[in-house]
Amino acid sequence: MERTFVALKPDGVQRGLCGEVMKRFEQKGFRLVAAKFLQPSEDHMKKHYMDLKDMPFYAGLCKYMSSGPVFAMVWEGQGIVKMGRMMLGETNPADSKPGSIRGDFCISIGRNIIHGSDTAENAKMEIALWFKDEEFVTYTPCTQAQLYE
Ligand code: IDP
Ligand code: MG
Repeated sequence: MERTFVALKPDGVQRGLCGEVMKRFEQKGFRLVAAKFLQPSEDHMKKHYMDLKDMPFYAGLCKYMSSGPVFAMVWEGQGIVKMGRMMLGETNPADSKPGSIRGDFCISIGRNIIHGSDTAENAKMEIALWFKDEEFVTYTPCTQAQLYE
């Protein structure tokens, strides 16, 4: 089973979209394994977006991400990293198809409401940055046999 890190950014939380995003991951059949609501520090966001440190928007992005509430989650399921990114849409909401989260709920690239890991390797790093081992809940979902062959 694969895991991915998904987080509603401050704009997504303020716009009341946590439930909508959770609904979409739940109804797809993915399983929530960890979640927390927090205001991350700028330092934490600088680590999270380290690969973008040379981009002109890096400082503003990290400042913005630490300016308000973030709803951080870890979801699990077969092929979830790739599918999660498809569910999110493109980085620029203007290129995101209707039906995707960014395609349905936002307009500008700097306010694209949600983060999702782009590779399985980055997902592992991001999950380790945001969650401790004891913050994961282990359980057998009753839908398992209906979702997987
Ligand atoms: P992703 O979130 O789709 O993985 P990345 O390229 O990793 O996209 O960029 C991280 C975040 O940085 C984006 O979600 C967006 O909030 C912000 N960002 C990316 N490109 C721009 C830009 O050109 N201007 C402003 N913000 C940007
Ligand atoms: Mg990215």
